[in-house]
Amino acid sequence: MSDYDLVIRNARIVTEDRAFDGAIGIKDGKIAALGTVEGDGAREIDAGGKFVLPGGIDSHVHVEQKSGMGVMCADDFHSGTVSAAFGGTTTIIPFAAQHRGMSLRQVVNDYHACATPKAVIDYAFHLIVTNPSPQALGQELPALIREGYTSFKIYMTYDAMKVSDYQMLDILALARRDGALVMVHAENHDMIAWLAHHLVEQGHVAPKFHAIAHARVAEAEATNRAVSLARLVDAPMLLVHMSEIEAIETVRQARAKGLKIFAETCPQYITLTADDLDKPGVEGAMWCCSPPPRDAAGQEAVWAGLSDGTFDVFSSDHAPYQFNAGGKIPKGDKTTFKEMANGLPGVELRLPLLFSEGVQTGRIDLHRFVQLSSTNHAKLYGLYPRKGTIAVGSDADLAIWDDKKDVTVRWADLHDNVGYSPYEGRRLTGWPVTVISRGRVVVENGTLNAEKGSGQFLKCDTPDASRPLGRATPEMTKMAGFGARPLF
Ligand code: DUC
Ligand code: ZN
Ligand code: ZN
Repeated sequence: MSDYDLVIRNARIVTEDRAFDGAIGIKDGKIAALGTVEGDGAREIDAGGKFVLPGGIDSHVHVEQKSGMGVMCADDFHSGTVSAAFGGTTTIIPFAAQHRGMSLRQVVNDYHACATPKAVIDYAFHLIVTNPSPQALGQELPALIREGYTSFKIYMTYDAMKVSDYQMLDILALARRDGALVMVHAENHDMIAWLAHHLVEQGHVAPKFHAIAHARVAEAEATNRAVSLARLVDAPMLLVHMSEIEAIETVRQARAKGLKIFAETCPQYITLTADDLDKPGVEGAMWCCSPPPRDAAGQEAVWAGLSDGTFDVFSSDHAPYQFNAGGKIPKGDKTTFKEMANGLPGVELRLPLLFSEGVQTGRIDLHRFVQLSSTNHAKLYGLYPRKGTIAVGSDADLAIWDDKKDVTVRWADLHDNVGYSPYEGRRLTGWPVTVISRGRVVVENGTLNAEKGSGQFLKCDTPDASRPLGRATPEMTKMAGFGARPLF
């Protein structure tokens, strides 16, 4: 009888604040020994000196969700979680999305019915709240928070989704009282609607005009307003998918004032620009997301925020739509930018993109990579220390990274159901070659080994907004001008 189910030896173990060479002993899905591991494992893996990092947590993904315009995501809980696992992610937090007229309880039940038989890695749920009725605010939300759904997203734009400032205050006040976290899509609805109307009226319907209608100032204004609303009721808030220079500065200043404002950004804002939407016909729809990719200066502002600690989490905002009439372009080549489905796939490439573009270039170091990709997600959403770290007692969710492996992105090699990748042809260095979820080796040698339905639902604790999140150390901040110290 072996001492452990699995032992990983010869590993360079990196957490948000430690880096050491050693071994990891795993029993019953948990880390049971760390550092020097005496005894043997029923299975032993020699990591060959490669980095072993906490499995990624992607806290912003859309799976089996209908958009506000009624378009179904291309990924279900099987393809979505398989794709996540191949990209080094061992936990996802998708949305259980309320559309107006639905009860939140029914929505949650429906998403569980989708996820339970299909997920191959663990998952929690955020709620999307579009109808903060007295019933939702008075009964459903307080009960759901107690049951482990402790974060909810609200929209300041989209006709079918947006809530008013008054409703935002109601939701924020409830979140403050019950210890939940409100996630905000911050774009000024009327600015976008007005610009879009006039662009279309003048015949400017191509995908590139999406990036013009979703003007930078629309994100800057809404971010400033959202932060002011949070300030009024002293509630914590997370700004999702941030892309814009002034908005990022607003977060920095709010933090300096002591406000509990948290921030997320995504791969598209460090790797793409609005020029990617400027393609013949409707092809640019493949790069259409909201907020849109900006420009080189915007990318540098996002990198500075990732490096200096302004951003807490780096999520994919995986919003997968195929490039056809059932997805991105409902009217085929007659689709105007107003009608295109908004969103990009990214759950599989989130971590390889950040590793290659961030760690390998020295913009961030590996500790910061671990915070942004895993640990801070667990802390923010009430999953820490079960998830998000490598420690005795934590779930054995791990990724073994080969930092020398060169990969040229081909959608055909990915595992989502989208049919294209916005990153096709990009060369990346560094890849999660072996992925372990609760002690199960789910990805190895490019092969999946996980049963449908083997992922488990995770109840989130109420996030403690006063818990110190991993932020850039003073040393990291000093190098905000890039050029991280080598880890070893
Ligand atoms: N917001 C998201 O979070 N994802 C896709 C599109 C959007 O508007
Ligand atoms: Zn959004
Ligand atoms: Zn999203």
